[in-house]
Amino acid sequence: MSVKVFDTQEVQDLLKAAANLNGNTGNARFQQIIHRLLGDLFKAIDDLDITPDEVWAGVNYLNKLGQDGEAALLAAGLGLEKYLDVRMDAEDKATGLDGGTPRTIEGPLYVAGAPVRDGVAKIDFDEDANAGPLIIRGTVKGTDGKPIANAVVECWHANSNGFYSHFDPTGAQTDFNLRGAVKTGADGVYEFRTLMPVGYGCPPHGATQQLLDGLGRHGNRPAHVHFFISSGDHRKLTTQFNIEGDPLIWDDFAYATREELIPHVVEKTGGAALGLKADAYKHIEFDVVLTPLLQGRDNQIVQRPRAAASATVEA
Ligand code: MBD
Ligand code: FE
Repeated sequence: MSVKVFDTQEVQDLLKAAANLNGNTGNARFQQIIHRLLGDLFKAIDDLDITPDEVWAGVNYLNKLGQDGEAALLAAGLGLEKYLDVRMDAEDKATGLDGGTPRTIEGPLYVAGAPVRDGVAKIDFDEDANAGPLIIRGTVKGTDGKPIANAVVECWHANSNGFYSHFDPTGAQTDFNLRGAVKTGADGVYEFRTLMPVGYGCPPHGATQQLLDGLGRHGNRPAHVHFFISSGDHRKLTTQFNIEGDPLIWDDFAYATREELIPHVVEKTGGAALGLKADAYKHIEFDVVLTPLLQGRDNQIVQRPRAAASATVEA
């Protein structure tokens, strides 16, 4: 039986009361958003005849999601984080800003506080028998093609198990393993000496994978490396590249892949002389183009809760 009650005065009054819409206290913006979101939920319950059992399954799911600490992971998996990028891309287009390296999602696994090195950083602090050496190198430039000095390039990625330090369920990694920050010199060049990552998979018993299972979706990402690139005179860029050849490149559960963010992986030798763990190593050249501030402002800074640690490793 399908009844329709959403448009009744009783329900519309209930919505307004619940959000304290037009109330004398509370935050007006917050009231507006809650009123809209709650209204959309009520309407969906009416339209799809969502049963009480289904509603309580959903409410209880939120408890599990919070217990597992996976709300931000689910946001990536449901395409919500990608959607924010789509909106920022459209905003850039509308303001005539183009020519920069494309953004892609930050994801939930950044840790602030990596020590900043000049020009080059070796960031594989922990042994990883199954990972071969990787050098990531590039030039940070402006849209005018000129190198940017004093840019800070931060990078973070997974180990050969697909786990990130600080979030590794095995507890195997030290604080800033496979996380680093490099400040460019006059040539704009940065370099990370690290190990080849493997793709991430959602915790198999977590709330995110549980939801994905219900949708018949996997919770895996191709191997990738995250970046923040900041410079005082340019907008901060949040991006990633994927490791060329990974079979999941166009099947990423978090929808972060972009054509321009799949640099070639080049096989090289001479790693021994560079202090790498093997003579044969992989090299990825990844130049980054930053876009200018907009009327002196960076409109793509995103505030969100982030993990932090303090560096205990000094070179
Ligand atoms: C990741 O490594 C990641 O980058 C995202 C977006 C989600 C989960 C794990
Ligand atoms: Fe990641």
